[in-house]
Amino acid sequence: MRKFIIIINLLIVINLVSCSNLSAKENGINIEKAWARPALQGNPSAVYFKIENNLQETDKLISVTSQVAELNEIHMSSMVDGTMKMMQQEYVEIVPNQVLEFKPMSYHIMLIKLKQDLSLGDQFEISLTFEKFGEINIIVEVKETE
Ligand SMILES: [Cu+2]
Repeated sequence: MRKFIIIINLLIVINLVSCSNLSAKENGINIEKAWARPALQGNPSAVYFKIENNLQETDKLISVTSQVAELNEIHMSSMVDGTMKMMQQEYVEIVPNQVLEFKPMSYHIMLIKLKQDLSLGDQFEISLTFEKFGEINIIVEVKETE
């Protein structure tokens, strides 16, 4: 019986260790303050957030998926000859210790052809894939501004 208890204790310790590994992984790339503009089904919307790279190396955001839109693209807005243009980005690079802000008139995730309405207060999940860090699922809140 005593042996049995020791084994159980050991299992708990092993679990604790693997949990702390998990949180160490979360400290690698952090996504904060994710929000999206409200929009109706069939229309586009955009997702914004802050990416913090606490890895020792440069990483790249390479793809995005979600259940709420038919297409999810990484975009950059910029002024070209006095007009605002959006360019699709193959990836976005984040150097170590950098906080990169996805925000209006800059980097954003373009949700194209929404499959559902996004109303104020709604929350939905998107999945971001980084070349080195892998996949991160985040909750996005629908609101007018950050
Ligand atoms: Cu866009």
